[in-house]
Amino acid sequence: TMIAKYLHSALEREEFVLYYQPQINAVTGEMIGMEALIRWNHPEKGLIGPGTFITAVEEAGLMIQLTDWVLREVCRQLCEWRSLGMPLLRTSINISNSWFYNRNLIENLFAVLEEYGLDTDVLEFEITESTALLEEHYPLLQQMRDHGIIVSIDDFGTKYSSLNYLKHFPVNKIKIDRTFITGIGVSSIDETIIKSIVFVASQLGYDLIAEGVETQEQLAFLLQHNCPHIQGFLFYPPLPADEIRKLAS
Ligand code: G
Ligand code: G
Ligand code: MN
Ligand code: NA
Repeated sequence: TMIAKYLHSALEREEFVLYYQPQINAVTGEMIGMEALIRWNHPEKGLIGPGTFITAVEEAGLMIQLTDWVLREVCRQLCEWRSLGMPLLRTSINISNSWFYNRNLIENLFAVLEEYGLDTDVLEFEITESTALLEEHYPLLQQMRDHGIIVSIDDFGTKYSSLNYLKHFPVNKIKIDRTFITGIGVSSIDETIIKSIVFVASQLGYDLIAEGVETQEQLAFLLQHNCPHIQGFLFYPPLPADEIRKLAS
């Protein structure tokens, strides 16, 4: 199709760019990590968000290629930041389950890390519940975990199988979905769900972060209920790489 052809040439011309959204420990004020979020810098239309092209990437069969590009670009960027004297901050990459069909995934992953002189603990992979993980992916996730890569569940609580995921997949971090955060101060159901997620995460020894935090009231609730790790517009939106550098220096 047309769109597939455009996406393919966009990859070849390196028209994609990554933005980075800081993740903050709201108790100490420290930046603890970032999420890499892709945009398409279209030659005529300008910056296009992933909502309008990620599905097309998937349908065009280009998701492996795109994710490989994101992985390499994140490693390149981290290496560049380090050379500028910035501390290395763990950076998360959104992955879709089609990436797991990349037969050289683990080899490629370690080759790229080695090329840029990075340890495995600088990376995190975010799995969305809607990516419908299959049991056959379990060994790959386990291998990543065994090597110190963080594997998180994105949009936690929004699909059918949240708790089942925790039971069956080797993940070690939960990202509380924005839809619950917007209910703080509005819906006691959302507040109860957040408290339950905090409890489950702490009992299972998982890392936890709240996404989409926009207000002081939301922040106060999260701090009061032991969820100090925050990602959201209250602190920072996704930022271009040079603004991250200014923040960190
Ligand atoms: O940045 P924005 O809020 O527009 O992102 C919308 C969605 O696009 C996010 O929920 C995220 O899951 C997805 N997304 C962003 N960057 C990537 C990426 O590099 N790979 C994949 N597969 N999805 C991404
Ligand atoms: O699905 P995923 O969690 O990967 O989506 C991340 C997206 O959420 C990013 O594209 C980012 O633009 C968006 N986002 C991040 N923080 C906030 C926030 O505080 N409010 C809203 N509405 N969106 C946010
Ligand atoms: Mn995400
Ligand atoms: Na999310």
